Amino acid sequence: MIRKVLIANRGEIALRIHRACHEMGIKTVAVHSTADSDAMHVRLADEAICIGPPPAAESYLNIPNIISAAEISHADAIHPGYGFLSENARFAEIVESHGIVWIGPKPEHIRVMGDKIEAKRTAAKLGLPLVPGSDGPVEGFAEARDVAAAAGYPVIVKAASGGGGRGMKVVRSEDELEAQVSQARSEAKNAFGDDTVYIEKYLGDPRHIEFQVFGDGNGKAVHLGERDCSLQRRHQKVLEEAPSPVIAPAERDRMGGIVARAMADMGYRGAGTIEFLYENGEFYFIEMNTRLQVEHPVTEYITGLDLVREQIRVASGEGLSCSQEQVAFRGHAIECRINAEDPQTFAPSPGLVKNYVAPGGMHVRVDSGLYGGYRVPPYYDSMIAKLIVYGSNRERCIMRLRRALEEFVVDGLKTTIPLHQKLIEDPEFQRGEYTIKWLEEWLGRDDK
Ligand code: MV4
Repeated sequence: MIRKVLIANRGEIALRIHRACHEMGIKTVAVHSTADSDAMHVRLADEAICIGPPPAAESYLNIPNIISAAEISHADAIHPGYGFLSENARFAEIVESHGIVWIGPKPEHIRVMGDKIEAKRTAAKLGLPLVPGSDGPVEGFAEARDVAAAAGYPVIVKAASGGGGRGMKVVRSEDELEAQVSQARSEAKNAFGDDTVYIEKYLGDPRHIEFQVFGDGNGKAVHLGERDCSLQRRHQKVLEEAPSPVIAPAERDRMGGIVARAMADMGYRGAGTIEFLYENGEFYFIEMNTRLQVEHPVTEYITGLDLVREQIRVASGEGLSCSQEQVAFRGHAIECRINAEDPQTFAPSPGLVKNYVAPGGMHVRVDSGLYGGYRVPPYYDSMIAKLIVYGSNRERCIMRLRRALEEFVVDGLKTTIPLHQKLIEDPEFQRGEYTIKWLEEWLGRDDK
């Protein structure tokens, strides 16, 4: 039985995990850097332990200090949140080897999915559709040329240890290929210490659609539908929604069935996200994330499930709270990521929050550790709040989102609230007509 959970994270997700724990009667331990002593979740947690100075490498990534904090506080389990150590297979093993419950996937599955080539091999074996390309690493130039010719130009060169868009190169024709492969290799070596690369056919204008999955670790798994995360700037998601405006119920059931079967077959445990590119009515697997994601609340709204609660249930061996037949999708949800940034230049804007008023009312949720008088530290990610809104359909959801954004007051800092207010008035956004390239093009418009 899990009686006390150590939360190995910070910010809104640490608060989100704390709330789920307290609703389940579970005590919490916050671990924090010296920069986060005044954080909301640190105040609310049953215990708080300082694990180091502001740089994440010395605090939120400091494995010995986190394990020591768990031992000192007699925590039964560790929840890693997202980012930081959440997809570190070695950390998951260390946690388990100390007799502490890891609230996350099996370490072997974290490791496999962390290697993008192994992830694709695994996905192919499990029957997921892939982007055409190399079956594994591309070794020499002759091989690269053959693979690219077979896939057809343009192609994209990706780092096996990459993800999140780092170290990718688009190649338009064979005469650029050798230079771009070497470039991708050296960037990958620099960023990840691994120069393994692979090649895929480049999809010109897809949407980014991801399926939420959950496994019990014993051969049962469900899918919780998809999220459309196409609205991104420099590989940072800006606004996410569920369901996708372009996926019909029959398509959701078909693709969801395939991903749930795949997770059941691999014996996957806990929360996962299967990322696809979607173009001309076809899904192409690109990556799998073995963690809870930032945008999980939109799925919570349309399914009525608490995903952190499900994670804790699965980790404690209780299994999933529902079968696939019991999962129903209802209405529409949108999440706006609110960053402490200049809404025009995106320059970070940390500092003291003066007046703070979060929106409320029916079907409006704000996940944030902000309060008036709080100082946003400059050392971490600039996301300071998530506004998640639900409506019976997409149009009503947007109307409610407009109202909620109007109410939101964060004085003292620049935030991306005005950007969201503009974005949701765009007719193309309102029609759901956007792809992964759309937002950056829209940001460049003079008449937006
Ligand atoms: C691609 C692609 C086009 N074709 N793969 C970017 C992040 C990484 N997870 C995969 N990415 C892409 N892979 C093929 N074969 C275009 C992207 C991509 C992208 C994907 C999702 C959301 C936003 C994106 C922005 C630029 C490029």
